[in-house]
Amino acid sequence: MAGEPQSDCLFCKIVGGEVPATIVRETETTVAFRDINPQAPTHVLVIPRVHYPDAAALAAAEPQIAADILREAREVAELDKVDETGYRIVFNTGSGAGQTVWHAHAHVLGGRGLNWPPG
Ligand code: IU
Repeated sequence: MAGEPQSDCLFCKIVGGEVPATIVRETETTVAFRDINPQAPTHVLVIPRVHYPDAAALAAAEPQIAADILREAREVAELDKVDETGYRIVFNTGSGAGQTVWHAHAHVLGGRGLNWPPG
C-alpha cells in the first residue's frame, strides 16, 4: 500500500531503527539525520516516515508531510546555525538528477559557499 515501509529500503530501515544513523531531529512524520557522505559541513537528510519513492510522489500523495519536510529543513538549518549564512534544500528527483536512494528526502546543505548553478 502507498506509504507503507518497504523491506528493501535503507531509509525505511533508518526510520524503523534497524539501521543506525546520526539522528538530528525527529517528529511524528519526519526523521532528520546526518548524511553518511557529507558534501558540506552541514549535510542533513530530512525524510518522511512514510515511504514514497521521491519528493514529487510524496507531495502528490501527502502534501502536509511534504510541508513538514520543509519546516524541518528550516529547523535543522537553525540548529546548525547555517541559516545565518545561507543554506540549500535539494530534492534530487530521478536518476538523471543524481537520485540514488528511492525514499523521498531533502538534503539540507550549508556551512560553506554553494555555487550556482549546481553541477
Ligand atoms: P540522493 O539524492 O538519492 O543521491 O541522496 C542519497 C543520499 O543518501 C546521499 O547523499 C548518500 O550519501 C546518503 N546515504 C546515507 O546517508 N546513508 C546511507 O547509508 C546511504 C546513503 I546507501
